[in-house]
Amino acid sequence: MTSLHDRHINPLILKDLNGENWHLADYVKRGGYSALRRIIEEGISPEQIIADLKASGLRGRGGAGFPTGLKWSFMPRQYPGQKYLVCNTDEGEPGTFKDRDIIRYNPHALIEGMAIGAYAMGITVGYNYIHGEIFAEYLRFEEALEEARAAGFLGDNIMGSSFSFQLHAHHGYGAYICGEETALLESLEGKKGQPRFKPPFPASFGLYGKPTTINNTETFAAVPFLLNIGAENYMALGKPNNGGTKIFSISGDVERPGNYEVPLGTPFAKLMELAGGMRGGKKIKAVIPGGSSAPVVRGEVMMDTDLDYDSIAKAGSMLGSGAVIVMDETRCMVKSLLRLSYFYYEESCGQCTPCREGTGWMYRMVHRIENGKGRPEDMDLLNNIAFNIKGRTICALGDAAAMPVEAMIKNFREEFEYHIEHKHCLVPAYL
Ligand code: L3W
Ligand code: SF4
Repeated sequence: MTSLHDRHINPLILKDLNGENWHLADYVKRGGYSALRRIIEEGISPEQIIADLKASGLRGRGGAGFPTGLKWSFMPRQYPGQKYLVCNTDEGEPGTFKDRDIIRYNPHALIEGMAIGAYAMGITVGYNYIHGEIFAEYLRFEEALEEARAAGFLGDNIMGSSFSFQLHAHHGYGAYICGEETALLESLEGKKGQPRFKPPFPASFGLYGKPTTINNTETFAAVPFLLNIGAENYMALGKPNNGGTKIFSISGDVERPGNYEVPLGTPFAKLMELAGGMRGGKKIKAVIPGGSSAPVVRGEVMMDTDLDYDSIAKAGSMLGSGAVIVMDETRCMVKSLLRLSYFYYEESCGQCTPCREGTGWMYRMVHRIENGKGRPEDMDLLNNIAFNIKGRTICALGDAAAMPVEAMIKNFREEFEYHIEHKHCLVPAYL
């Protein structure tokens, strides 16, 4: 059996998992479904659950870091029609691979978290939208749903109470844009996955136009653990405004890429140590700390930074979804940006002109610089296009495409200038 639990510090969601003990019986042995049971048997009020979430400092783990308790409090308690709960497992950004591990190794944590959410917000129907490229995990989740229904943790009159919650899995098609919450809702409704204007937010106009709460997989999965250890203890694991643990998906030039659950505020240098350090003992050059839309940070700056929302923001980037991409001294920043620019160009849904046209322009300009056809004025032009995309689009994909361009030029300008002047790469490995 693979041991997966030696890579974490104070883990909650990924604790004691070995790759095979994902079944309901294993989860119950680890204390699973006890938070839901306590809530139902003791009749803990929805208001108390939401107050606990607020006190715990849990923030959305999908990228934006929005306070979860606050989001749950937006759901109108008295509403005459259907309300929905939706989980976003449409993990598709380069560098991200944590949510697939949650539904692969601990699917019942997500199911219990969603059931608690449904209880706290008075919702009877939920969906988990799963990224199209992870089919085995989708099947695993379906199996886990069957187990939970058979054991009475989902369905009508859960544990003999008056609380009922029907939860379904939905397998997407693999478009990155469907991870944007409103595009996800459109797709779930059977339409083309294109973002809607916000506001109105899903909290008031969501699935089928009804009040809907959407959270990321890791956010829901954290809820039962948080309630079991208590909101104050959860908060104390991390630091103020950055409560709890976070799963970091570390990839790139490290010895042991993978998912590591550590308290927020853990030094990045410690995460590097858990990941076995730089592969082949090479020097760290750059880090993208929060998924490909987060601005790149120079390696030496990142080595002095803690892994929490505020510290990473001070270092000029975002914690985002916690997908940490590490690049060593042999990596060409122009080539890296070329790959990222192509991703956003390819994944733009095409609804708004700045994003549809701008992502293509940025990709083609980086392509010509990489291929020795760049012009000195291209640097300013690239920055200008990025600037004119940001804040002028319907959804965050426009900003996500622009920010890596600006950050690469800001932090590694000399590499771009060298490419333009010498028509080849500054990095010896690429000569
Ligand atoms: C009601 C209000 N609800 C905000 C809700 C809103 C949403 C949440 C956060 O972008 C980021 C993006 C990517 N009344 C509300 C309200 N809400 N104000 O709060 O909203 P927002 O707009 O700040 O963010 P977003 O549109 O959800 C998400 C970044 O995440 N990202 C992407 C990661 C990609 C993955 C993946 O592939 N798995 O995670 C990484 O950094 O750039 O900035 O629910 O409705 N007044
Ligand atoms: Fe579509 Fe891009 Fe506009 Fe988002 S910003 S709605 S992905 S065109």
